[in-house]
Amino acid sequence: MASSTAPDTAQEIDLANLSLEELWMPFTANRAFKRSPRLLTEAKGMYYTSAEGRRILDGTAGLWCVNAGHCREPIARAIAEQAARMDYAPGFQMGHPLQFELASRLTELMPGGLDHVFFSNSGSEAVDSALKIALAYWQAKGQPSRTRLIGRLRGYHGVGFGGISVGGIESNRKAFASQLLPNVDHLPHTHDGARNAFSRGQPEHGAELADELEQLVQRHGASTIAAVIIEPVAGSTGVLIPPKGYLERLRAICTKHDILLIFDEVITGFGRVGAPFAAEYFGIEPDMLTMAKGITNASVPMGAVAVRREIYDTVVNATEQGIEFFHGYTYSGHPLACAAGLATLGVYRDEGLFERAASLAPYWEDAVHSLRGKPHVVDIRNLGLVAGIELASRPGKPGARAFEVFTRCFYDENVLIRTTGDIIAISPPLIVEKEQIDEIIGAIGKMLARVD
Ligand code: PXG
Repeated sequence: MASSTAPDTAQEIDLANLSLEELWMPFTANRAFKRSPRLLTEAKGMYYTSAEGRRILDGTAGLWCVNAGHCREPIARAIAEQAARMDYAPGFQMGHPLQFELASRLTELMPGGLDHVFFSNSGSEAVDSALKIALAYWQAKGQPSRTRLIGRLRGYHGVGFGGISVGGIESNRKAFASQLLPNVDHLPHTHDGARNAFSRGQPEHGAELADELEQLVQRHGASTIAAVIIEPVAGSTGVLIPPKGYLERLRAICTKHDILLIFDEVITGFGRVGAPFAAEYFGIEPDMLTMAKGITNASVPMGAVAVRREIYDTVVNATEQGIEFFHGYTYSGHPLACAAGLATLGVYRDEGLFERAASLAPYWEDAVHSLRGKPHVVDIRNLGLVAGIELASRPGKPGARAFEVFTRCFYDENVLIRTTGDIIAISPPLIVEKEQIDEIIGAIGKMLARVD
């Protein structure tokens, strides 16, 4: 039990005596971290402050989520004001204006036809909600045999049982393999280093990989397939950009067979690719779109699913009276998240950050591709303000080389990057300046030369 002198605020915590043991950290090598912790204590704009007082340039927008930069005043103010005005309101059979306002503001940013929004608190919950909506839709539409869900290898859709089932990351699945969702298939991933290495933007080769969906339709029958879910650009598994023509083909096959196409835009949404959403960037209209992260600039957890009116109408009108969809979270549309979301959309709009990402993209592309020819680099991929730099692995030690670049960038260069396996992923806040892009790339280049 906490003693009466225990600290209640960040300012009161005595870092020298902070106990690290009790916390079980997510997706972290707990033992190694606790032996040599990397703690961040403050953030502003493009920079974190580390516990030792170093200023760290944020090359990853936190975890691909702080798109407008850290601790933006309008967002912080909106959260504080809302916390004082109304902290919480029940979301089941009750409502509050902010959530309706945010839903309509979001639909203005959505690609055509996505005009209804369901709120969750994270990307994982957004994905599980979308998969449930797909099943509910087909039931309501009188085609209950459409239950099969199709994901893609190297896809990341969060960590719910639904998300890891449609996801295609072996390490996230294997401990739970005995209890994953049944009737799930995976398309092949689109990464083709042999044909597409060092492509700038969309690679040339691989549109035909979408035809695998036709094979699955042949095998199972379209009348058994509910939905296909993909990230338009795969983020977590190393920034895999869709080949030219691939998304168009996937959309055409889904349309032909009446299969719902879900774009998971948790990373690609809110300006990351130089447009409000990747759907708009690529000119493809999905039937549902999941989002999170940049929706509140990561200031308060929130996720959402946007769906076509026909999906909403079908589910809602199928029930004569009473609750139509038995799903929702205590914190769906939480007032603080909605206040943060509205303020965040205001910052994106007022500062033209999506356009800014688009206009910086050519500079970013040249900068990241300047690393071609540096030691260990086997591929570089980019789009908008995101890039993946793939390194050759050390024999028998996958991930070790990139992780060393990450720790050295943090300690020696005061730059935060992110790695997945031996791929360095960078995705700065959209407020990044050209000099800061140079600094991030310079740090990576220097450390690549230093690691063996
Ligand atoms: N879908 C996609 C496409 C994601 O990238 C999620 C769902 C799950 O969101 P939540 O909010 O439940 O974590 C994600 C999350 C990384 C990294 O560095 C990526 C994510 C989260 C944390 C780290 O690769 N993506």
